[in-house]
Amino acid sequence: MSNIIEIRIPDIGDFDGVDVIEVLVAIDQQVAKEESLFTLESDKATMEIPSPESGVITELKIAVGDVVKEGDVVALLLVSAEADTSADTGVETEIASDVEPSTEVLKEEVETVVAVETATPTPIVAEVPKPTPVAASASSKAVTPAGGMAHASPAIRRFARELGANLNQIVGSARAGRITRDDVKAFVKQALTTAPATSGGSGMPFDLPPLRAIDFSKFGEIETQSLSRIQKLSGSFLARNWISIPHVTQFDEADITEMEAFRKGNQELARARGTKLTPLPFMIKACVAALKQFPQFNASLSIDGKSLVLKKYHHIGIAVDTDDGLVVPVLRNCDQKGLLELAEELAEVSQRARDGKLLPKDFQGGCFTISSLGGIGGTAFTPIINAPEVAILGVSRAYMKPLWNGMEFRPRLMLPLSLSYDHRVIDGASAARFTRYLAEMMADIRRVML
Ligand code: CAO
Repeated sequence: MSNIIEIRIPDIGDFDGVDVIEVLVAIDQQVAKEESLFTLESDKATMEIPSPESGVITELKIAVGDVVKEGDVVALLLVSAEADTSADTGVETEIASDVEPSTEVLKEEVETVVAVETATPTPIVAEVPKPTPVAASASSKAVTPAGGMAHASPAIRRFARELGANLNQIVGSARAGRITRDDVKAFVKQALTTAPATSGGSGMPFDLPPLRAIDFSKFGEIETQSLSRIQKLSGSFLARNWISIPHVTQFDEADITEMEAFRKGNQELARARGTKLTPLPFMIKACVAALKQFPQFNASLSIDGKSLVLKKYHHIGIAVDTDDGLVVPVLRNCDQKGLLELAEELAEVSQRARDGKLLPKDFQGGCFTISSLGGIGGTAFTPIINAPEVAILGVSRAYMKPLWNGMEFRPRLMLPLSLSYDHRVIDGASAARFTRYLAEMMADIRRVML
């Protein structure tokens, strides 16, 4: 005997309408009584709507982004006498806390599979338990709590607890810095990946003290601006890479006097093809030559940290500055392309990046990244490695410098190079050799063809 009941928004306090920020269940999913179904968020608090009974969700009436109020029907639930006793009915249930938090397990959502009766009895209204309030935010604006209580729903807190992850160390990617299930998974995956390298007592990255929330308005006037979606996403990846990879940066300079003469001499040719030849395609070719010469730079550390995966292809990521933040599209098979072709691709991909039109495949498969600030200025910087790559080249603005040639000082155009590398994979001597080789390639760009 089964019944379909309506799940309604219960009394949620003094709110006229609250945002649905998370749907925690799917149609045909078995849920237990009191299990959280939705997360709602007002400007003051986050709360979860629990299931009034155990059963199977047959219809979802709301989605993320909807606004709901007390009494709204949000889902239909098929309640059966048997649903309460899964062991008797052959319900297969895997529970997250029973499994080891291996990378494999984290790839899959914990699923509950139930054979659902097809009969559709008349809906009746169920009495829904009071919602569970979550962390109330200190301010009504979108501010990520920097310390104290991390911004996450009870389901996410439970999930993080089961996996042993400290929420205070996870950067939330959802609105107002809220931590999602995927944020927890990414954090735990990273911790598992870096565990071999960080073992030895430090307990990294789980035992860092959390930052404290500070009310800056106590000290003077402030304005709070939400980070863009790209900033939030790239911010958490940059923080992860910075904290989990032992970075060292090697500095050098390339004499690009001849290369620049050659570039300028071919600018007309580029213009005739409707493009512009900047120093970047030359750097890409020089990097490909150096990656071929030093294969451990064209590699990734295996997930267990015990071996190096060497790549036989040469896809180069290029950091592109957009209004919404930094993105790194990848130019493929740069070893097989000429300077003008690379210049055309670079112009096309950076335009798409600035128009927000990059596709997921544009970001995939990179071997090595170049971050060029040469068009802007600066003398050196320490770029953050774009994991799972093991090195990144930062390029600053070329400048004229008097160079001693054994007899006299000559004016030479020098290009500052800043190579950050993963010291687990690359030692300092190799990095110095790689950067020197790169500089030599650029000093006489014809050598890349040798
Ligand atoms: N030294 C001197 N001049 C340089 C130079 C260098 N190292 N690199 C480029 N230039 C010149 C170019 O020749 C061009 O000159 P003209 O205007 O006279 O033609 C000018 O600077 C502007 O170049 P550009 O930026 O349009 O083109 P690019 O090929 O050098 O770079 C791109 C393309 C997409 C990488 C760049 O526009 C960009 O977004 N850079 C920022 C990357 C970034 O933010 N990195 C930081 C990551 S860490 O937060």
